[in-house]
Amino acid sequence: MKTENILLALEAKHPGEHEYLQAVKEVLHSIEDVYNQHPEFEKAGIIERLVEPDRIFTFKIPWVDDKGNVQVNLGYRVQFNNAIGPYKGGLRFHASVTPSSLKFLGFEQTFKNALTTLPMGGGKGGSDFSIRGKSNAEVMRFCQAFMLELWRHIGPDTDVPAGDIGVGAREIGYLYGMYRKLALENTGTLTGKGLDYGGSLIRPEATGFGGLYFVYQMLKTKGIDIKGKTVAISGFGNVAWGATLKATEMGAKVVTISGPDGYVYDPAGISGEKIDYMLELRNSGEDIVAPYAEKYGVEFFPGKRPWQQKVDIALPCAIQNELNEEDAKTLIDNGVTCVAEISNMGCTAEAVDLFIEKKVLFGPGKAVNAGGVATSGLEMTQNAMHLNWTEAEVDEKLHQIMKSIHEQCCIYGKQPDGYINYVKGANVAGFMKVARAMMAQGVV
Ligand code: 2IT
Repeated sequence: MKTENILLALEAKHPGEHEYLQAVKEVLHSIEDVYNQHPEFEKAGIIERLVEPDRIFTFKIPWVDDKGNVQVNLGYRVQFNNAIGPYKGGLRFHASVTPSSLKFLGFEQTFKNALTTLPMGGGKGGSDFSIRGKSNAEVMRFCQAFMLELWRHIGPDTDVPAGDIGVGAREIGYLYGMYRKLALENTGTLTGKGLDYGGSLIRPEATGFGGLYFVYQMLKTKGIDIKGKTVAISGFGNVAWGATLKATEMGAKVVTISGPDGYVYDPAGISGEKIDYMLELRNSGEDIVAPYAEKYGVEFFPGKRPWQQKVDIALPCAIQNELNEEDAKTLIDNGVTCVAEISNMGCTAEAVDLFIEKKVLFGPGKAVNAGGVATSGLEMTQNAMHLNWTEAEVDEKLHQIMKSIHEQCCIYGKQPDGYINYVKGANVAGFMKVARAMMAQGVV
């Protein structure tokens, strides 16, 4: 078995890079059949070339904290694959950032971006810097020091970073300010920018909104209405916020959000000003959700994950591998209808296998959360055209893109019994586009 051999060689070459190997393994298993039907792919070494990033920049980021102490962090940009367009993908500032985690994210991004129908290659970057407990001035100095290295490697048609965990509107502003100064140009090389300097309407909401548009399509294949359904959401950052907003607007009831400290259960539903309060919580920089429980008099479960609640829909919106096999069992025992990853690789491989085995509607991150990067692509288009689209125009395009991603998943993922294996569908559709582009462009 060719793909199995490639995987073994990769494990030997990159021992201990668990997240990266997990992401590669899932894709290779999904594409095995189509790969065997295309001997020209094997001859051209498509998989061997696709699983390794084009290049990784690693740099040191020295900066001075408010007490005058020198701090040193590590920064990275993984330029994974630009066969179908400029490298595109977020920057993550989080203590868990390692080359392995960024390689997994860059690999996933390559397929995700291919699914969006827009011409974007895959990239990812970030730092082990954590914004937790940092002052605004410290965040600014860190962002400037980070960009002092990164700016050389990016550009509007080369590599276009955006936000991810720990990198929101504030950080993008500081990063972009320094980029603009160093590059002596203002062409919108970062996305997720503020509306006053080239940002796009709907970009902050896009990952969550797109996720719910995808969930809507998934439920539709079963004739299920989202109205009145209960939803468990993890996380409380930008992605969880957008997902809560749209789920509530669609008539569903979001009953949980979570943080590193535990989760809150709000049986009345998180709606109205409670959704606005999520932004306040995030901006406090403390990275805890317990204050929500105090403020609204609901139950807080310290150190626990929301998957223990009985819900119809589960939406991981925090970080990779945040839902494991045991959580999957609990959700299935409690009769869950649909699980969709809005975080990247939110579920462990064992959890994914179980959902598919039990024929639960399961949507993988690279399809479900692609609305974020797709709207970044729309921001790039607006910047290149030197104009701004209205909220309705951007939202309509986002809708169409999510519908198209869902269709692609159905084409490649529908099983003889009618069950849609979205993991296989997304992986094969994304792979075929990148593989065809690589084939056409020769061995480079
Ligand atoms: O994981 C992702 O798709 C993102 N963090 C968004 C990337 C982007 O370029 O908007």
